[in-house]
Amino acid sequence: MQPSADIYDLASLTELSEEAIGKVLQDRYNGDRIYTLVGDILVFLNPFKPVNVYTEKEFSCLSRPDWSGPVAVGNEVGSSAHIYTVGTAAFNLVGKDSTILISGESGSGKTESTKLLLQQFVKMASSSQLNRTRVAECLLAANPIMEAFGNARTVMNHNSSRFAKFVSLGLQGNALVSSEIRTYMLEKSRLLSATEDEGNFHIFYYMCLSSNSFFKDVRPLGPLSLISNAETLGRRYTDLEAKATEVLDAFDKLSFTAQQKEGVFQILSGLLLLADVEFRSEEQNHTVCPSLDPKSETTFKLACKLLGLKGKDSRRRLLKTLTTSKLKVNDEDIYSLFHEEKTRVVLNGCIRAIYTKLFDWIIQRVNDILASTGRTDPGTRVRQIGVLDIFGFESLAINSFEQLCINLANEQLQLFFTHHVIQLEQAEYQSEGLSWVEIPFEDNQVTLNLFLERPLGVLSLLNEESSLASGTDESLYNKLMKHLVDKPKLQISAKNPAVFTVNHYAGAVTYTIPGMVEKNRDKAPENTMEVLASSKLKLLTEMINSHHGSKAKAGNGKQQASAGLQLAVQFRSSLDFLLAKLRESQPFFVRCIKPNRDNAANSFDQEYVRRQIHYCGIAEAVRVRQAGFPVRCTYGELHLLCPVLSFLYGSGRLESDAARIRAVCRQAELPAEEVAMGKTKVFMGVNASRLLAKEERRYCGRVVTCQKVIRGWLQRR
Ligand code: AD9
Ligand code: MG
Repeated sequence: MQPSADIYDLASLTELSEEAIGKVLQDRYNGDRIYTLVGDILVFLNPFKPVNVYTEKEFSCLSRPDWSGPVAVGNEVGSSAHIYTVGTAAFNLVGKDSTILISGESGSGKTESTKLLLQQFVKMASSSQLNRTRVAECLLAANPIMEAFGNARTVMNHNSSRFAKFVSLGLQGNALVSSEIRTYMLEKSRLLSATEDEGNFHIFYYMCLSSNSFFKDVRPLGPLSLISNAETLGRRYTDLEAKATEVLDAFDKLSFTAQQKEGVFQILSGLLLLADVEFRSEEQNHTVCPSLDPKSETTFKLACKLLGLKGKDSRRRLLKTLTTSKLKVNDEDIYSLFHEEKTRVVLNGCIRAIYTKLFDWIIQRVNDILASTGRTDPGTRVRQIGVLDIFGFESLAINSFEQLCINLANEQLQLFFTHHVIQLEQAEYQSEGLSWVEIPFEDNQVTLNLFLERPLGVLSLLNEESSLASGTDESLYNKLMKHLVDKPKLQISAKNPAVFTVNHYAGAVTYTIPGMVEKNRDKAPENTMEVLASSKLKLLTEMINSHHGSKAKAGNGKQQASAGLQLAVQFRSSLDFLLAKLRESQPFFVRCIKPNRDNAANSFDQEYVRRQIHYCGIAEAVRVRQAGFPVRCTYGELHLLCPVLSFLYGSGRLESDAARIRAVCRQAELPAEEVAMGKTKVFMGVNASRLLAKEERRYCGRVVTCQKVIRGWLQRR
């Protein structure tokens, strides 16, 4: 019997339980075999230690420009259980765009897999060109910047992506001619919620703890509340100096000017200081109102200076927007004073808005550079490869609006996976006229409907409440109770108005309602932003004005414009964009699995892995693939795959393609139950495809020997 560690394709398993699959994965994990296939789906087990499988040897062996993936090589499938194989199949796909969808729990290895793929693409593209293209250089340089500004330490992962990204590459032939990065849903709430366990975005620690002279010159002096955990967390950054320098180098590689680079860090310093400004309540004309705490005067002054608000007057204007609200009534400005608490809310909103604008501006700038360096030949079609790296499913002690969006995105992609792997598989057999037994599978459409139905889904109700001036968390709860209480997959109780629980495909998550409506409103304090837009710092005004520009495009009426700002609305349209992309391209799936909760090497938690096998749909995929035929190709393609056999046994004498292929299969003595002839395609089991490839090689060898004999004979003559 084959040792289970040698089972590289789970589709060849005889026992199909999740336990049996888990056992094989564990045996493979123990032997550092971190990649396993389920047909053409790749399963990755995060080793949490360096494993020597990304060397030049693996690259050159698995990144062949003439290779279309595991199906075509048949006999070499064993060694092709590798991320490079997926990359190669996507890179070499002709006639269609391809998208690689990487999913899995937080810390399971999605971002690292994305990096490996991008490096592979760049290398594959550059090996076909004399010079490495500028697009490739910029694309690789963008990564450290994105990670510094968008990743953070969390309890799940020390380098957790707090945003989702879709990186697309344009290829003409094998040349990399363009690239674009789209980012979604940066978790801006993290800026003001860093704790001992959960860090702020890496860039703040790089900037404030690095001994690099550039940072020493730009950073404010501590202690700083945004990174109050710097002392403990800082120690856990083992590679801080290298990372900090890498970010600065990356800005240079991407041709950011010195002024832009300084501007970026000047804004960050300004934000760090702004977060430390304290207010106090004082009585003026019998009203308690907030004013700047005298202890914070210097901090405020410096923060304003860094943000380009020079002079007393600008400072006073900014302070006014932080402590009062302005309403226009009959063309007249009416001011009313905030409570101290509200002042903090406005200030925090402003910090979050500026950081998000800064992040978006950097990504936009990178895209501008990528666009300006790309060179496309107008006469040739540009093939796109997309890689999607989204934040993993999250179930934390407290789950808020951010987790709701993250989990909904994962839920949607799960449906796409199930749909693609299972339903399409079944549909294809049917349309090809093969007899097929229905395989029951779990469909999460009901959960998605719970969120996405209009007008009475969770998202629509949340948007409705956020767009009403009177909308509150309490009114949201009441609406959820009224309209969704009986819905499947949702538990909401009259006893506890603070939470509701959703049974996601990956487990039940309890969401906290307080804070949701406001977070979804995501209102950048208009008046404060208006003052900041008059900054003398060109970069800041550029960022803020682009914000106003995009807002103007969001809708026509007042209602629409405010709805356009809601995070859930933006999130939904991003999700629709991604799904449209996925549907129009050939998807490739990489399922990442985390072997233990502690991010430890050499530790395999069976139950934890079994749960992931379940919710990743791996067991179902194994069942479908095994019950079916993992290898398939059109009759024409099969001729190409085994040209010698085809020529010797299938040509000329026989009329139809199917008859020719039947003759070839007979000749190769393929087991009858492993081959099925559809209307347009041949379907094969893994064994049959291997036998066919072996037979082809044997005949190929004979042909080569014949050629040598003939050549020798001709030379002797
Ligand atoms: V999250 O949803 O963004 O929180 P990811 O992206 O799934 O998460 P990430 O790629 O960041 O996880 O990987 C987490 C850690 O696993 C890395 O920092 C590495 O320490 C470890 N890892 C990931 N892939 C590999 C690998 N191929 N080899 C060795 C790896 N270690
Ligand atoms: Mg990640």
